[in-house]
Amino acid sequence: MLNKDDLNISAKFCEGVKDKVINGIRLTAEDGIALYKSSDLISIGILADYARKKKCGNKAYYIYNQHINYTNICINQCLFCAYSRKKNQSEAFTYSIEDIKKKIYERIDEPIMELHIVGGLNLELNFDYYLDLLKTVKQIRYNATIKAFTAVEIDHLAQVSGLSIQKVIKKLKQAGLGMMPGGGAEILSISIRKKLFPRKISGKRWLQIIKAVHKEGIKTNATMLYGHVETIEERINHLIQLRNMQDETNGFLAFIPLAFHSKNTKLSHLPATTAIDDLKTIAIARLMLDNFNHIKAYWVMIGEKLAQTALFFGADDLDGTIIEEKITHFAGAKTAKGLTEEYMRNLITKAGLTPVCRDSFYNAL
Ligand code: V47
Ligand code: SF4
Repeated sequence: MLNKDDLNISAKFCEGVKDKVINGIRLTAEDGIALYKSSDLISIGILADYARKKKCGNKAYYIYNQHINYTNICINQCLFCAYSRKKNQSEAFTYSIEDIKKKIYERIDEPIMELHIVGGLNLELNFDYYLDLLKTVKQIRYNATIKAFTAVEIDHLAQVSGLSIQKVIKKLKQAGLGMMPGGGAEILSISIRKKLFPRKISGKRWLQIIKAVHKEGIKTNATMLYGHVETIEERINHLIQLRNMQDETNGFLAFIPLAFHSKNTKLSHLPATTAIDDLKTIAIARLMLDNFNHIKAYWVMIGEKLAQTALFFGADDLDGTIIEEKITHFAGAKTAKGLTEEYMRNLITKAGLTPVCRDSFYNAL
């Protein structure tokens, strides 16, 4: 464990933030904004590394997982999304339950511990399709956790089925849902949601649904889509809303900052995020989210090498092996579509940490 005297940070750095972090005092919105405005990346990193070590010691996690995106047909048409299609477009697809079975059997010899399943809002799929999907996957992969559907899909399913949110969650849980990914949060700002994705559920609704999901005993993650038109203040406000929710429910497992990729989207004029912004965002998330145990550096979005570097900036998890990622690759990601377990372990070991292959709930395997 790093001794607090080893934190070689100037006393003037972001007035008082160092003392607060060392003494476990919660940072304010003003502290978060000051950190973003500081150009002293190394000091931010040292503090975030200190906070990470206090929570996770020498461990850095990864998971052996498989992504399945069951449809790209979506009525929401968010401006930042390169993945979705309208139903009559040539690249539109929807997997049948048989297609999904095939996808799982294609990799049946691999030690997959988590299936990450999300898709668009396709009006042609009824609630039974989702229940069949979960039951089918669970039957084949009974040892793995199904991490499926965002709060956006849960809201859609309540509308399609006419059931309450609670009932939808209960039925999905009975069919095999183990936990939920953190997508759909995007940025919890009324004006940005109106501008960039007016058809998607509001931030308030996203939080309401997440609260209901946590209440039913299902853990979720939380994300933040950054690097488009949002301000630093909106990012910090997003983090504080997540922190408040975590105080109430303790239902979030991990936070994942998602770096915006603009290619093939309606926002293609926007530049990519920079390495500095990616590292700062991970570090500031670690410092602001004092009640989250895990911060993921999602290698698909920021690249394997920067994700490895992020292990010194507050991240303790590199996500998974994946193999077939669609959402970011449709938006121009140049990263691999999957990594081997050996490769992931090597990234962590070379960063001087101990690689831990985990299940969805951060139990070491
Ligand atoms: O909600 C969509 C984002 C999310 C783009 O919980 C984009 O473990 C960047 O939530 N550029 C889906 N991002 C992915 C997601 C996720 C990924 C990995 C792990 C977990 C987890 C969750 O991807 C969407 C949206 O915020 N997204 N388009 C884009 N062009
Ligand atoms: Fe649909 Fe999700 Fe893409 Fe928005 S981000 S258009 S909800 S698939």
